[in-house]
Amino acid sequence: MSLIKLIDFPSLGDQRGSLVALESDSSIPFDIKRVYYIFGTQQGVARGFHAHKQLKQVAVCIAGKCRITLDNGFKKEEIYLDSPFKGLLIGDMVWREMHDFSKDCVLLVLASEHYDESDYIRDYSTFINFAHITENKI
Ligand code: T46
Repeated sequence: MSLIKLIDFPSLGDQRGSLVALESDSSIPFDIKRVYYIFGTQQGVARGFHAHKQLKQVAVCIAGKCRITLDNGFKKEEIYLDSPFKGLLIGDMVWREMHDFSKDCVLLVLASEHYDESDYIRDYSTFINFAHITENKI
């Protein structure tokens, strides 16, 4: 199964311009508890480099583009996010990295939980161990 799960958001635009509406438990498959956005990322800078134990998120590039790599400890996939009409669902226990931000990139992220640093796994070998232990328990 692919790690890249894209959600299409309908356009509610008209002759005046564009509009996209995102709602908990419909276009976004969880209750939205937090919203943040990343912008003004310096050229050549990459972000992320962590996984979350529980958190689910949807990331939308509402301007510009960036490349996101996802890794579940067994395989890696990447995608360019470049459309305000497409959200990338990032589940729990997925290592994510964000690269190649365009100058104008605004990455909007909708999150299923409030901010909690203890939910982060920021060390790659710890993540790999966790992912492999979890897989072996199933
Ligand atoms: C993720 C990717 C896509 C807060 O205090 N509250 C928040 O809600 C967030 C998101 C961050 N922070 C603090 C924690 C750090 O001191 O802001 C600082 C920068 O966060 P971080 O280095 O984790 O940023 P990214 O861009 O590497 O990762 C972020 C999210 O943290 C993460 O959950 O999945 O974007």
